[in-house]
Amino acid sequence: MSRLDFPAGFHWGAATASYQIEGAWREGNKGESIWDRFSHTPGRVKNGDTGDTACDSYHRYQEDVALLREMNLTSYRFSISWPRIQAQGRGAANPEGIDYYQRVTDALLQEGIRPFPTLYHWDLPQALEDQGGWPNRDTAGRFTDYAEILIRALGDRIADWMIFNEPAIFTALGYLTGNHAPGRSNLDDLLRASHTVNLAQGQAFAAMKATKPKANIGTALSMSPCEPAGDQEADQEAAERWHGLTNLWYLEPALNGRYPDIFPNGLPSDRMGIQDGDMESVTAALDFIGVNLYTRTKVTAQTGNPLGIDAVSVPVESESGGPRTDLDWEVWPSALYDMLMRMTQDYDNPVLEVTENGCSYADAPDRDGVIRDTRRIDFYRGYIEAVHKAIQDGADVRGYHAWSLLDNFEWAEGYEHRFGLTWVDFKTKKRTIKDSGHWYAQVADTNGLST
Ligand code: IFM
Repeated sequence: MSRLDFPAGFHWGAATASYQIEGAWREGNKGESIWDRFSHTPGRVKNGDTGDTACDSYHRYQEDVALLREMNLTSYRFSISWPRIQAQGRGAANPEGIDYYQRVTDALLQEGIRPFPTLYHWDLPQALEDQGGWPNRDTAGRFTDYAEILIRALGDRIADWMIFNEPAIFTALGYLTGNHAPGRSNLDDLLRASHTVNLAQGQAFAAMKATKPKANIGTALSMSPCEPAGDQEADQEAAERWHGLTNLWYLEPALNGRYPDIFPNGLPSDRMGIQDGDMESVTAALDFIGVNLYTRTKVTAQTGNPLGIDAVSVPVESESGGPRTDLDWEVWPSALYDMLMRMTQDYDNPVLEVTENGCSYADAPDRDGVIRDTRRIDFYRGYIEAVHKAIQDGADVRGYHAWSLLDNFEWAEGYEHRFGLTWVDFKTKKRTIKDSGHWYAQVADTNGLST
């Protein structure tokens, strides 16, 4: 047996998001979000599930902090619900919303756990969607006001922040495929939304830094290394274009003031609504890059992509691939190593945080009440080993966050898919730490693992 030790001070954490865990959708003067509206629309979410009560963390956040403590974790990545802070997405801050997140933060600090919030994990105030949502450029200004409210109200006790969670996902699924809120399917909406989100990221970053220059601010991006499906040069080029589209679309504008060069016929700037001066406004010298990673992606050259980039992702052949989780995502730990190293090489050794990594397995309590989710332990072992290898090879990774602390509302999949280190009985809201949670507690306690 050998030991894999992590650097002193490495953060072991877990992640959640407001709509997925809080419930209390109409309490504390909270406004309606696009996910409230979407999940209340018949046919949108499996089994008609909603986040109305979810894990009830709005009332049970102290239990959740106790779980984090029991797992020896030192970082909690949660998100702030915009409509709890501004019911209509504009105007003065709602004191009850601020008070709730102050209480959550103080409970974490009391246990020596780093509060690590994301400003936006997909629950846009419905009132802003009614005015055009992310495709409306004005939403960038509203978001910047919201970011400023938060850093003024919580910046005395929170040092580390993420602006967005997975902008490539919420824009594509919300505005192009339509299977996430707000459920629109229009390529122009997606193009405009993506630019507004980049503007919002740049402007919010600037406003937050103007208020708290020492705040540590990054963003959490969905990432997956793009591998050519075949050995043709065209497939390699297609894989690079897909990488630009899916991994870099919200990073290149921030760090280098440009969109990835992936369009054979040039950037569709007019359709994106790019105006003079915008490419300065989108820049943000992010203090760290948050990497949310679950699997790898295979890409081949093919026309027919709606964006005209002549690339499509193809499923991994099951004979040559890894095992599958319940969501049919391939388990491929070296994907995490590859992406951490790619960021290290391409962005001059930036500070990295693994902001999400995890798996859906339905393993339920046995008769004795124990949840023997050994496949989840195997999953985490593989990916955590990959992080260790990346650190050994020079990547500056400061923390790792399991998705998720709790089983929770898995968006359009409802409650069918369970990602938690903790089992949640959705009827009683009772929490039970799974075997994987106990295993992870040991990793955190010893700052490493035996192989
Ligand atoms: O549950 C989601 C989370 O909200 C964003 N990243 C992926 C997770 C699993 O699908």
